[in-house]
Amino acid sequence: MATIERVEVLVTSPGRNFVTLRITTSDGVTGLGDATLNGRELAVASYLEDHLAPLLIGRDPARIEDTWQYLYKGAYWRRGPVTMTAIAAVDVALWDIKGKVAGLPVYQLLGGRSRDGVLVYCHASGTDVEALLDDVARYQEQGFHAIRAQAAVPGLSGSYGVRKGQLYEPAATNLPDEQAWSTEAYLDVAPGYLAKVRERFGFGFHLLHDVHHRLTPIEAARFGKSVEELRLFWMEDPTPAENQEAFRLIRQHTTTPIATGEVLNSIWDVQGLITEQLIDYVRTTVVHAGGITHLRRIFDLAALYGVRTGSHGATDLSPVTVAAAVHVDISVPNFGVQEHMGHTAETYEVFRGTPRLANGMLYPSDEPGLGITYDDEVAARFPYDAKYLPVARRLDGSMHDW
Ligand code: CS2
Ligand code: MG
Repeated sequence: MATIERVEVLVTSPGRNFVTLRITTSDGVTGLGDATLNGRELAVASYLEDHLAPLLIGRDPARIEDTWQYLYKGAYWRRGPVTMTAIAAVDVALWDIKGKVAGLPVYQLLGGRSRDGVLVYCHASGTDVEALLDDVARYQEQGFHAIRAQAAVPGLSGSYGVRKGQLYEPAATNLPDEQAWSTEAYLDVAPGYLAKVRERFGFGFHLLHDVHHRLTPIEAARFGKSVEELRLFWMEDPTPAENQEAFRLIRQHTTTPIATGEVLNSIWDVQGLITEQLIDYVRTTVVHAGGITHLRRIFDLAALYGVRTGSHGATDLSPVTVAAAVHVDISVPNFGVQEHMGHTAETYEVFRGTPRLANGMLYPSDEPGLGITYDDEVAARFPYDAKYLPVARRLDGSMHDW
């Protein structure tokens, strides 16, 4: 029987920071897992290096479920983004190994394809409405069928979701950038610019919007009601996801579909939202919600209640997560949509073999395992570069949700 012989925590920063776990077995088979937690990367790197790696050496790599239970129950202190991201990295690396040993792509181990391709949504944004409309047009020309739209809020510094360079990268400063927020100013413009998108491009594509945790429950209800005739695919994170009662109130006022979950990391965090059908899409991810093993449990629970998947897939989730997510997305029966923002050219030099993107769909690799490789030599060219996510302060200076 092969055993786990080597556990490496690899940190690199090809345009942004990524933490990757590489497990090597006594048969020389390697597996990769993403362990990136934007703005808190080294906490997960240490959790893996100092606390989990010693427990993995000598274990049977084939025992994925037992390892998951061992690391989850064995910590005593449960859940949370750091713990569940570390466990996720181990889990995904072991699925990668299992696929390589079986000579099968991971999706074949998960029940095979339920669809030919994975519908993705991209991020259109603009510093004003015209710039947003131009960006939507650009993505439609590239063949995307689902597009998220975000525009700057006049008068506020650093609106959420407005790209500055080629890719939207919020963790861009050595200390948190303090951005001003005004709910009134946002509610004055957001429904309007979303309406302009529908006016210009019609209803022949999925239009999404990320509120990004910013509203109170009744404000979110008002926002949802105000955009009902725009038929959004979803309004995302209308309120901070940890207050699950909020979604009950929002539900009473609007039929605009709701997506949440990217900051949540276990089935217990989304259990009520799903079983009481307070949301329509669950956005938990392979990298932050305990890996493939746990994410499948969440998605299977969601399937029982007509809740579909809509996993987070921003630039701060590495190509290892993109690959693992597509293996899950292609196989689950209740797939909804997969977020995909892409990565820098340097990132694709470090991580090779990412899923193919064509006509607004992602297609998994048919290589055994995840189909991703990690180039140590290229990675060494990009040392860790600590960066923080912004914070938001209301106009009176008090803290708000960013
Ligand atoms: C956003 C993310 O993509 C999304 O839906 O919520 O851009 C999020 O702000 C970042 O992943 C935070 O690191
Ligand atoms: Mg989001």
